[in-house]
Amino acid sequence: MMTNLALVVVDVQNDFCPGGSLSVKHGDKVVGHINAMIERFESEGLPIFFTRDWHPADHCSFHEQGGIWPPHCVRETKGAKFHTNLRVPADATIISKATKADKEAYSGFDGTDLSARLKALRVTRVIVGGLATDYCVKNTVLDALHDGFEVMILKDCIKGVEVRKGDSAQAIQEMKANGAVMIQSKDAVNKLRRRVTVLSSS
Ligand code: VGL
Ligand code: ZN
Repeated sequence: MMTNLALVVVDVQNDFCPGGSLSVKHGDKVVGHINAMIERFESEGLPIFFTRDWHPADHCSFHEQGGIWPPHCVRETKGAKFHTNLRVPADATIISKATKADKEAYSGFDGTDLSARLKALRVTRVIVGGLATDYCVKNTVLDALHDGFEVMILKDCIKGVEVRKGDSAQAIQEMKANGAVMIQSKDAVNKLRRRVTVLSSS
């Protein structure tokens, strides 16, 4: 019943957590809840995907190149590593994005094989959590919906950059308006444990 479900964990990397170069307020607070979800997916044998921002040192989004962000998630650096406490199973799939200097890619689907990989596994529904609500989570969710996946967002597993106050709230409205469903991770974990259909009916 659950076999068409996948978990997509977006950019839970050091640079987006407190102490990082593009830190999201309370970004690290999502880790515990996401780990619980990951454990549940592991128990069910369901596929788990981790996206990561994986920039070259001269990425176009960085200030020095005229971009809007401080340097962050430079590939192979500590800032680009997943948060130390994030549970990354050995058999999970890691999707690196925004890997080319001259192209920004907020969505995990942009310039990657994420959609093809999900479809190859016959996934039709994705559960999403991670950072940041107003950039990579938003764009990943909108692309997933556009590609025809049903999307559930873990409310307590997302945090925003909030360049402008209210950006996260607006992002959530936009994702919902496009068909995404919001759920608490605890409820999603319990439903999975009880093998109740998580989407559609919720
Ligand atoms: C992100 C800003 C710049 C994100 C990535 O992961 O949301 N935000 N690069
Ligand atoms: Zn970036």
